[in-house]
Amino acid sequence: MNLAQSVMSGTLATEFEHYSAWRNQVSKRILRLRDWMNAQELGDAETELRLKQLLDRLNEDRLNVAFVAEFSRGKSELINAIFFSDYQQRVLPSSAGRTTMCPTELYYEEDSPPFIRLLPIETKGSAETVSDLKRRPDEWSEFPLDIDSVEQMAAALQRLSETTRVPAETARRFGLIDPSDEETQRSLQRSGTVDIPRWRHALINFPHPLLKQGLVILDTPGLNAIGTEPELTLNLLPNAHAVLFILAADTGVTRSDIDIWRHFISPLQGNSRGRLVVLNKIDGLWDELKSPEQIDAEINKQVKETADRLEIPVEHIYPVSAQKALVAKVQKRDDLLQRSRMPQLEAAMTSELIPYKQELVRESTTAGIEDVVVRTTELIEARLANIQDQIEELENLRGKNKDVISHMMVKANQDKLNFDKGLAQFQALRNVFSQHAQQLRTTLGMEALRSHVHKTRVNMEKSYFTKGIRSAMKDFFLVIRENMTRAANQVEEIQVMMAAMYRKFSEDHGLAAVSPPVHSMLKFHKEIQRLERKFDERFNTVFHMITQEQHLLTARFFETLASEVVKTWEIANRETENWMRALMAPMDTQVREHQSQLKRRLESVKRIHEATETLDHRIQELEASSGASAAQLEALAYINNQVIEALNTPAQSGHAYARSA
Ligand SMILES: Nc1nc2c(ncn2[C@@H]2O[C@H](COP(=O)(O)OP(=O)(O)OP(=O)(O)O)[C@@H](O)[C@H]2O)c(=O)[nH]1
Ligand SMILES: [Mg+2]
Repeated sequence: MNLAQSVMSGTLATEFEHYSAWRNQVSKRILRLRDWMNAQELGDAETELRLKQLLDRLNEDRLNVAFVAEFSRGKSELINAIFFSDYQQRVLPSSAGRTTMCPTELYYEEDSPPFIRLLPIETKGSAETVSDLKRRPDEWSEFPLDIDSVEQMAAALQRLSETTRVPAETARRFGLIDPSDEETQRSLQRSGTVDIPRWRHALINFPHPLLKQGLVILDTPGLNAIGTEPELTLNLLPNAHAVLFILAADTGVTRSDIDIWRHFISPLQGNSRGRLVVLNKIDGLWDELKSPEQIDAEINKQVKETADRLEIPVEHIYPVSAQKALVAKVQKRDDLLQRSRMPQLEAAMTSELIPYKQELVRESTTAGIEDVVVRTTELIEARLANIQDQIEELENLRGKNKDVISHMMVKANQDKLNFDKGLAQFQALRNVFSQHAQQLRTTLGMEALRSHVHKTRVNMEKSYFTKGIRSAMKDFFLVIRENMTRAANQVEEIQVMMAAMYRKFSEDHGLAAVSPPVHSMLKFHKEIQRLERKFDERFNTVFHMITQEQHLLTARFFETLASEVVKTWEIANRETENWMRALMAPMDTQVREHQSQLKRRLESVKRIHEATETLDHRIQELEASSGASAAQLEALAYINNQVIEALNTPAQSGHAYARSA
């Protein structure tokens, strides 16, 4: 391969390779992003799907180049010259008259061996589109391609030109009758039948290096064949990244060329990007009798006329000779190749096509990645904010709890101190109370009473005179009254003391303000007074001198009185004993209750203290995951930067291709 050839076939191929390498690099980095997100468990189903779509799109990324023209302008020849010269002969059939009968897609998918797949024209009778039918291989006729045998391949590809003769009605039904076509008219008049393409669409799977990298070439038939196929106008042409519109220098710009231009090419894009106009067959102007300058002038003149007709700048028109370029490449004739001006067209294709395509892929991939990254960043940021909130909340709680707990600790300890002090006071008071109680019991003691009764009885027995008996009895009641008064005073004292104690306890330890039970000796006092009055009445009416009999009676009378006094005394004792118990019982209960409350308080303080320890642990955990989230954000930003860096790396080696008319 000489230099010119390597430049010629090299530009597009090399740039395409660069572009593919760029895509691979972008893919790799996106894969890294996806793997990282999976490892971090950050991707939800939607993000996952989004990344998969991005990767699929990158992997399946195709570069569609369509060749559109009226029949016989040299589309197929141009494809052969640009892409298939290495096969040393025509791959696609190219001949005078209508050759390519159906839209033909050339691409490569490695899971199938090379083939040509043809969709019968009869499928036009059904409502299904070519896109629908592409998913149903059984509708297609498939023929293998032996890429090692040029003959076999050429023979197989000849099928692209096949026609079939059908009644006018059938052709009409398929929308394949062009009444303005003279040949059609003649044929119809002759036999009522007409030749129509045998195939509706062709798919060629071909292991060409550029096709392997995702290039898809679309060859089309002339106007009468493309006019009725919506697949072209609605799908294939709008999706092409570059459209080459081919005119021929020998025919000039005809009415049907203009029709195709206006209907299929002009509407495709607002700008001229990705759209090249080729003026083919300039070799027809290579008049041996003219100088190269004259020939160039002639070519330039035609280019200008073409530009005027199509209303585009002259720089957008590439005059070439596809046929001579093919010959030059096959025969490795650099001078002829330069004359064919094909290198300029290929350079233009390369510089138009690849950066444009890359820009499209870059834009959509960048947008898709940005979506995913923004989404994920927001997710992590929300998580982080949530964690921060939690930490703050717990910190606050911890701050509060610290205060609360130290306060509770201080208070609990203080309470315990107070209570211990109170308990000591309580015990002291209890002792004092016991002493008082003991004194009261002594005062009210039955033993003392009984000995008093006994002493009185003895004194009475010793007295044989009324006066002596009387004074003995008087003494008896005097002592009883005195004792009763003393007991009443002692009760009163205890009462006062206990009331003070109750008050103090309720103040110091928050005990319920219970009033101490009240006790009074008054009724016993009155009972004793009643008994004394009974005695007085008896002795006032009785005799001064006591007889034996009288003595006996008096003794009995005393016994009765004394037993009643003892009875009263017993009741007073019992009731006072009960009262004293009732006095202490609530105090004991409250102290016990207070003690268990203190215990509970201390336990709860301890529990809260433990909770504080858990709190610390939880905050530590949260801080760790906050750190992890922050690290995730950093990692995501880094990985995203890598993707962006890959996306923004220029794919092409940066030649500035001169466009020349
Ligand atoms: N002199 C000359 N003839 C060419 C050139 N390119 C193509 N031809 C001839 O023009 C005729 C038509 O070429 P094709 O490649 O079949 O044209 P096409 O546009 O594919 O035509 P259809 O497939 O019928 O739509 C063939 O005989 C080619 O040899 C060229 O650059 N110079
Ligand atoms: Mg053709």
